[in-house]
Amino acid sequence: MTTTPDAVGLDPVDVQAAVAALARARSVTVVCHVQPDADTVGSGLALALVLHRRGVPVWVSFAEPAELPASMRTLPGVRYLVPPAEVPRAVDVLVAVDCGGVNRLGALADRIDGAATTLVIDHHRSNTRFGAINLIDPSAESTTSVITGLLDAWGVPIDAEVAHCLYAGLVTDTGSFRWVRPGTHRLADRLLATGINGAEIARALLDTHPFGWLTMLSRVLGGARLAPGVRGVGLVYAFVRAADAGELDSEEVESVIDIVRTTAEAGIAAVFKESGTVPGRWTVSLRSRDTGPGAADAVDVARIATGLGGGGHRFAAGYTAFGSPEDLIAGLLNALG
Ligand SMILES: [Mn+2]
Repeated sequence: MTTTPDAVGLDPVDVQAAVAALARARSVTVVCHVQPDADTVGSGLALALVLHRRGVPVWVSFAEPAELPASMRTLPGVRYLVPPAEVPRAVDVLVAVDCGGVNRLGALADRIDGAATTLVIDHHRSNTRFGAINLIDPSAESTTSVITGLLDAWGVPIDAEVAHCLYAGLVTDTGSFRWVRPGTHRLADRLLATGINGAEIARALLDTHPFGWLTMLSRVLGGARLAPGVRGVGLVYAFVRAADAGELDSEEVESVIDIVRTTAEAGIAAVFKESGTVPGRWTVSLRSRDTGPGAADAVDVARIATGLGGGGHRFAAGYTAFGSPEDLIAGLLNALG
């Protein structure tokens, strides 16, 4: 058996440092990443529930957008979420969850200076280790998996409320248990045994969309393009213009890549999403085929995204770019060589 760079697990020294920092903390801010997903929010709320029970004042926040996506509003612990303006300037410990780099904190990155200690908890391989303590496991399915390991080391029991938050990150970051490893289902089993309703959590997070999602999809997917020769595997891409997204939540737009990436004729998928507030600014989702013939030499999209100022995982990454749709596709094709 060969050792892959991904199979590193958690460093026990980092785990002990993280436990010590949280155990002695007298106040904690947890920062989730911008355009939050259920993994970052689930991680933040799980930590908030645990810290609050210990009598530690805790604030959870994310810089943008202004509102929590609708699918996550039933997560336990949402009462600990505060708008960025209410995040204190100074705390004992600032924890960044599921943030591969300081840029993922958005406007809340300025709170790092006021924290006595910064703890980074993440599973992105491209993590820049911007904390004083870095608890990074690139082999973990989700940041909530890393949090589970942290709570175990800390001796904190996982009850149904905490398990609900942890499961939220696990079920979404594994794509409903498609991207799994040995131990993934064991962790799911352990969380489900607390009495949480896995079907209900998955339905709320993954299988519920407003009607406008259907009409947005019809416009966006109708404009999808296939570039068969790119990198010898083919590229499929689509643009979500601000007008296509309309008033839809960002999570509805984020779901487009999961449809585009199913294209059989392409090993790489890209979705360009125009900002609703900054004209000409686009966030770009990249995916690389991780199974089937040729997967061993699949394109490392984390490398492509990092070269374009972003980051991510080998098979799922992203970056931000400016310009017209023509500029954007030219820039990506150039990076793909
Ligand atoms: Mn994650």
